[in-house]
Amino acid sequence: SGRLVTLGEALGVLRTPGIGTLARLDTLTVGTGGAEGNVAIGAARLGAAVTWIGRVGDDGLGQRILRELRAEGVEVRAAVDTAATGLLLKETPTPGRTRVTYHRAGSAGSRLSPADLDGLALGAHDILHLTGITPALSVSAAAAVRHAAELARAAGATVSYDVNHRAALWAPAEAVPVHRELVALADIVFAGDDEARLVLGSDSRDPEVLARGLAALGPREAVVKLGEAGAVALVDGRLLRRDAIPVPTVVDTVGAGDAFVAGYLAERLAGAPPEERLALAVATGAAACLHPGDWEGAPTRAELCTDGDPVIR
Ligand code: KDG
Repeated sequence: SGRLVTLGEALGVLRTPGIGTLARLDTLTVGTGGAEGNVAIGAARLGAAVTWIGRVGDDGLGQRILRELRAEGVEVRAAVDTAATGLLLKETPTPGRTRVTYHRAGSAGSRLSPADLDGLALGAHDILHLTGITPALSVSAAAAVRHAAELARAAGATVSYDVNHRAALWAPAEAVPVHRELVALADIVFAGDDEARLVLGSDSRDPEVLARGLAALGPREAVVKLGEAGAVALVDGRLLRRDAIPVPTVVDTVGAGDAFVAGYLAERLAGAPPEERLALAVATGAAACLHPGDWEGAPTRAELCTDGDPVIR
């Protein structure tokens, strides 16, 4: 069976351990993040074979990123760059709300380029997972994303694209044409409902309309993530809906979308039908909300009870 291959920027994550901001708090907890690495770890925890490709700085945070990815069972193809590893600050102004600030301009991860894919062999059973964060980082990173999509298509591999629009990285006028181009190259697209509206230039509140709109751009599978309202997917023309799993106390939703994608793609690699992909996705997405880290809350299969429906243990 196939592998999940993904590329992007992994970051050091510094988060306030308590409620408040850096205006007053004086300690930070160190972790790592970055959407594609989060998906890689999430899928590896579910038993998928996963490869992550990226660049890190020649510094402690870069070493930590590689160590954590490898410790989670992800195969790492990383270059060590002279630029520093990028950083993300997470503050918690009020319980359950997270404020994210980037320090990543010119970072090692943003220097990803097509040459970083040299020698990458993809197979017809593999899934290449891309996100809309990477093309926002630099011209060379955007070229790497396009090159990866071309390699995957030439190999007959499945291309997955999570729109993951980051308003702090680029303006809609610049981002939307790139999102549309990459959605069109993808077999599977993931988008939040707000992201789907952005990409489609639509003001529809109907997730079915949004899923149909995304699918009309090219992908055979369009998955609209609705957070606490669950998800709607259009798979080969068939509409599926799945409620979210209620979470008693949301600690941090950052990373929940990545855990959702990891659940969906791991189940797809395992050959499960669309209903089961969506069921695992809402369970892994919910579990991720229980942890303040970006990926640490992603569950293993043993942590999910699967007596019919996956629920969080
Ligand atoms: O999806 C979670 C990511 O947003 C986080 O881990 C950091 O990759 C990141 C980003 O660019 O926001």
